[in-house]
Amino acid sequence: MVTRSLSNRMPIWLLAGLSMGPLALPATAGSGQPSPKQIGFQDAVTPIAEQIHAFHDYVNAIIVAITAFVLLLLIYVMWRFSEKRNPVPSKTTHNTLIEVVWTVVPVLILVAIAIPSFKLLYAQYTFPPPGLTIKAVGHAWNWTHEFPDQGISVDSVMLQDDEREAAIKAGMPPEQVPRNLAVDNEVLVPVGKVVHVLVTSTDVIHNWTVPSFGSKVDAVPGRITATWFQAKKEGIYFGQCSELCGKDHAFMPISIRVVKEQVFNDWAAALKARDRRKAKEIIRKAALDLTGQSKVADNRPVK
Ligand SMILES: [Cu+2]
Repeated sequence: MVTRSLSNRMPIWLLAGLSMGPLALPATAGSGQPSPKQIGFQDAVTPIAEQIHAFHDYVNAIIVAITAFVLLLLIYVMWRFSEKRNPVPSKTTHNTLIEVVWTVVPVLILVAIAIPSFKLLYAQYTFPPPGLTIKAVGHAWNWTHEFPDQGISVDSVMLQDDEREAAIKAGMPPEQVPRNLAVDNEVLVPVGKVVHVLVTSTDVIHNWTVPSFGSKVDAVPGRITATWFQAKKEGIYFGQCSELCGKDHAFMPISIRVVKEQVFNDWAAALKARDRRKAKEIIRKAALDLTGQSKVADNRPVK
């Protein structure tokens, strides 16, 4: 299990921690999937996801500081200007200095939030040259991932409980086939490669989301939207349709396995040759390799 370290942001978090109490405890985040009692994000494995987390922590610290300041001010005012201490209230209606301060300071705070926010937005929409392009097509209620350059296409349908048990019996590590997230055909991508994901839909609006990649984009019928990611760590990363699309909205997960380039090439070649059995075997071997690298894999038992 990977615990997101907050110690490198200590000065801000010290302040946040003092005011927020238990809420500011370091989150025990899941790697590629949610974990029990998790309160933070899932682990970031792409530069964009890392920036999103940093921006979230930064804005959170500002929110905590403002809330603490207002709270302290209120407590002070209640004490200092109570009827007992201040029997004759002042009739002041204007104070130029304080009015300038309470206008300028919020503007500065908003600017301090806007600058990193625009930087992040710019990074999300500046696509580096692709190493791989995937077309993700949402359907009610599953996803198809087409690899135009490799000439292959993968339909992924969520595993039912009995299928999940069968997958575990066939050798898949249980933590890599989480309930309501695991699919029958995983999508493989090479580690470290920039992957462009072109997203569309055949029926209603879905949304292609993988939290660990910091990717979230609507799948709109008749249109192509796009996102990109560059996974820096091998592993299996799950996402879900994140647009309320209908009755099985909750049951159309996305499962992306990040593997070495050679493994990806072998898998794509097997699919191209229509050798589904070999492709499955490559995935099973990648899954076991991942479990072997306990630093990379998330070995939580999944119930
Ligand atoms: Cu959907």
